Amino acid sequence: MSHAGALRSDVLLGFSRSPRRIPPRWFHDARGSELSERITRLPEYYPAAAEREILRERAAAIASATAARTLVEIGSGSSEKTGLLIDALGSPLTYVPVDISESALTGAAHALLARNPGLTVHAVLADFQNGLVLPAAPGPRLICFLGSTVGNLLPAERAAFLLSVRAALQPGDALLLGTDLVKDEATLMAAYDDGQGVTAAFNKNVLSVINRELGADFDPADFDHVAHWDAGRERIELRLRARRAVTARIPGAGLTVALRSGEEICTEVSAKFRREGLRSELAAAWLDPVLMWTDALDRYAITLAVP
Ligand code: AVJ
Repeated sequence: MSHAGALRSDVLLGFSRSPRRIPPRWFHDARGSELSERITRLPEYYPAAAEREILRERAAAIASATAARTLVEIGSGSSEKTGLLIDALGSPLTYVPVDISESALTGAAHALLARNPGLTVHAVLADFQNGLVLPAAPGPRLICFLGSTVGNLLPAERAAFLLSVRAALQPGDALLLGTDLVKDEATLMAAYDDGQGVTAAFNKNVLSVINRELGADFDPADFDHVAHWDAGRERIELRLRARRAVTARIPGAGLTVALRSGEEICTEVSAKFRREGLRSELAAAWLDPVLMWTDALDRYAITLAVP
């Protein structure tokens, strides 16, 4: 399905159910990718710092445990932290970034090639949720899924995704999974409702994407950014709350939506994990978590799992 076709069906499905929702993959146009980069540099957004800390300390251990000759990075974004793994793995190395943002892919590939002239880069423009089809590349292969992006999948999507990763792994290959951990509510909320309003701009950007791609007439100023901690499901939910009654036309989806004042659109869930839960989710996908590291403050985990 084309990009616009996929957005149209997501909008049709997501806006005709209650509560309304739009899947987070539409955050990632060029501006959305730039805003998510800025989020990773916010003082409140600890997951990025915690993940970087673990990678800095454990890159050598990851390299020797895997001896990977190919590094696949799913949802690669700007591939900033990947440099640590690339350096530790040494050469020869094939790097396979997989992302739905073309601007993020080309930017990352160029930056990494400039720093590592010996690197072979095979970029894949794809949505990892449509199944994982990887180019032929030398083994052992290490598939990285960092940034706690796995937490943006709903539980059933997560299970399907882990099974598709498992299916792509051959003996000797491994998965490196970054996951944010359950912690106190104040720390979590601050990370998703930062003082500079970068996360709010990121959240509202999805409306601009719908406006541009489907000719809709949402005014982002009609919405408030809301971060909500669902303590039962242990996940943060990002929502856009209508500040007044809003009627928006979405011609590209053949739809007019009427939102009540205060009505919310769910734009993203970000699950937080516990070690036991992680282990059992991996085991359910026939993956064996052989090593798990956390940062000094126990905020974030990186798990190495093998088939
Ligand atoms: C990097 C996509 C996992 O859920 O923490 C950050 C996205 N959304 N702030 C996350 C995000 C709002 C982020 N991921």
